[in-house]
Amino acid sequence: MATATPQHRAAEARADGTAELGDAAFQAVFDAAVAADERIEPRDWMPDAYRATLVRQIAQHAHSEIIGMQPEANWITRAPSLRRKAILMAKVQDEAGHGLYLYSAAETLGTGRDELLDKLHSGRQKYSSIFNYPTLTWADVGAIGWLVDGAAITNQVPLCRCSYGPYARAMVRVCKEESFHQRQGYELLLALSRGTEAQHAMAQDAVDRWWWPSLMMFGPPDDESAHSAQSMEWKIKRHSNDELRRRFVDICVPQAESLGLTLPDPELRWNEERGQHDFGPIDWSEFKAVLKGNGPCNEQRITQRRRAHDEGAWVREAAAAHAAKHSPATREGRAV
Ligand code: FAQ
Repeated sequence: MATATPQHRAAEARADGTAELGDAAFQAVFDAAVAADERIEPRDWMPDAYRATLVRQIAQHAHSEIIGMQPEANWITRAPSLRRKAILMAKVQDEAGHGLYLYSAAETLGTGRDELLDKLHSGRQKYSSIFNYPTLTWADVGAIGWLVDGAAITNQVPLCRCSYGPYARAMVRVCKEESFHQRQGYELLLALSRGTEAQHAMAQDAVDRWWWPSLMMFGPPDDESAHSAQSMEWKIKRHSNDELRRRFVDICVPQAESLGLTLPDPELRWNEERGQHDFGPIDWSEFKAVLKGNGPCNEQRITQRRRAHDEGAWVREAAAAHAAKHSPATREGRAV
């Protein structure tokens, strides 16, 4: 049997009149739970702003997973072998699954999937900047796996310790799958890098194009990050955007060396004093332009997403009709 959290016990005490608890008391129980690293669960009291921040972040995350299917799916029909095709299909399918866990996590906060998809389709909610770049060659599939999934893991492993239970638990499985995705990207790039001169050049070109946008995935620099301070206080985020970005650079440098590829940053070097790599300036004007809708593929991605949603209407209707037909109420009616 699940143990009731302190939050839940407080809510029950108020409901059955054994305690006169106002919102200040609930806030105190919530604060104590966060301070003690306990999980906040769907039935627990939570501040409205905490709920709104979670819905914003989880929705953006879910949207990223399903929009993120597009750049790679672009290569399924052109994968160079059956093995590569099977791997890529499985990966793209995994991303759809991640979207589903995340929309379900948002549902536990009282926000339905229809509402969130509507916000995505009407441009009222964001998805990750990274998916507004084109996949021009087969090597881009490798670069996405290595760099984009690699950045996603760096950001998401700490989210397994997020204070909101359903989001944290969804992240555990997502991270395991992302880890497979990252390795398949690395392995693909390694094969190209060790291949012909043309294949090596293709791999290098892909890394040149995906490196900087991957660093932008971590969000704006800390001094411009609107939500970081509060999200870290609530233990939704465990590390700042810049901290995770630096960690990612440190992870990638030796991996690029093993791959025999160069990261496109002449200022990248080990800083003995800090025990981390220094790297060159990020072009934040590009990031801002992509967020405003002016990236190379924003228009294409959202148009394709809206079309897929419209074309899938019959599937949703059929699934709802099937569920209604097999619901206990319908079965009982039939029995009578
Ligand atoms: N793109 O105050 P902050 C993946 C927005 S999943 C677009 O720093 P926060 C798997 C931010 O929303 C990739 N917008 O925000 C995969 C906010 O706007 P708002 C997605 C961005 O929330 C692989 C504003 O800027 N992962 O790749 C971006 O504290 C391969 C101010 O920023 C997640 O979503 C951006 N890069 O920190 C799938 C992880 N960065 O809402 C397919 C969960 C910031 O005020 C294929 N999310 N913004 O209008 C997070 O960890 C955080 O939300 C951050 C941003 C770190 C992304």
